[in-house]
Amino acid sequence: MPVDVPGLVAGIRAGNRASVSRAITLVESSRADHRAAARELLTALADVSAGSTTGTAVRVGISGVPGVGKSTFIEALGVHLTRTGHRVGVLAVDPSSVRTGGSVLGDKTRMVELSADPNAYIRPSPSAGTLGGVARATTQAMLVLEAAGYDVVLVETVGVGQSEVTVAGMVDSFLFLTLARTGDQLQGIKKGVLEIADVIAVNKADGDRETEARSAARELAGALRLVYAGGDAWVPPVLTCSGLEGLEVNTVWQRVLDHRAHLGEDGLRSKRADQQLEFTWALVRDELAERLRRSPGVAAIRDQVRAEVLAGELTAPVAADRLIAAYDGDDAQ
Ligand SMILES: Nc1nc2c(ncn2[C@@H]2O[C@H](COP(=O)(O)OP(=O)(O)O)[C@@H](O)[C@H]2O)c(=O)[nH]1
Ligand SMILES: [Mg+2]
Repeated sequence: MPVDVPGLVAGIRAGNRASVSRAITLVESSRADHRAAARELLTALADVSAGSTTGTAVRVGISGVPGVGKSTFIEALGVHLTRTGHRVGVLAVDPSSVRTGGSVLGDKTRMVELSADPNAYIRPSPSAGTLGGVARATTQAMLVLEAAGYDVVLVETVGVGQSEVTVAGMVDSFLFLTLARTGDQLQGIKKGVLEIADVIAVNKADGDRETEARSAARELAGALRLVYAGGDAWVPPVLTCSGLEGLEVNTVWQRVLDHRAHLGEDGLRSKRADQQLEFTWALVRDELAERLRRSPGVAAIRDQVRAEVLAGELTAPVAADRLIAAYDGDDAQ
């Protein structure tokens, strides 16, 4: 059955949840006809977000190792935001679900109140495809949510592999949650993360852990000041919070908004423009990878090339040339 794109657009603009769900399922689909319909849908929705920056949703990535408390934090933050009149969308990017097919993020069991909240929409990570594919789906899902009137979009991702960098490339601000582990604050945080984190919070600062969390935050803040010394760049503030107890969650959020304000209207516009350009190329790479997978020429020689490479009869560069030639040969047919 063909997708009723105008009907979907109308439903999304009206803020209809079922339409939002159907649209996100559509942008997650890898079927060729669905992808065409998704493009049509996004073009129709585009004028909502086109040209405006601060007029669209606040987009924030939230990362940290599994168990750091991301979902719990999002529950506390989300409920606070909907109580103060916001509409909150939560998306997840989880590379482990790409591998295992199981989605562990966007975990509704940790977001009991938020998942029942009419002003919140929670979507777990798509459970199939490459990280690039999941990122494409997430970026588009974000546009669907914005068109449906969600003014805050939170993207949860695990601090594993490329997922953080990918998510940082599609949000305005990036919040990194960590835990107090005295002595190895900086080791506990991968180097790359410091380059993309805009706000850092030592989570689970409650009960017995509170003192330890505070000293960990102080230590980390001191280290960051050294890293950033001399420049006028934004220095990521380091705070403590407890998602579980709801302590300082609002303070953390305020600092995220401060970071966004620091970017300013022009900064945000150019950041988003750069992200669009990067996204354009990501779409191209994604599409080319997909064509490679579907190529009849490649399919015809794949097994043989594989066998020859494994047997040591073919070197990798020669094998690659042969596959590329087979792919290029598709057009000639
Ligand atoms: N003490 C304490 N425990 C927390 C806090 N936040 C989460 N937890 C617990 O840590 C575990 C993992 O939380 P979850 O939100 O699923 O972490 P995620 O994997 O980062 O999404 C759960 O057992 C939570 O109850 C917190 O602020 N304080
Ligand atoms: Mg989680």
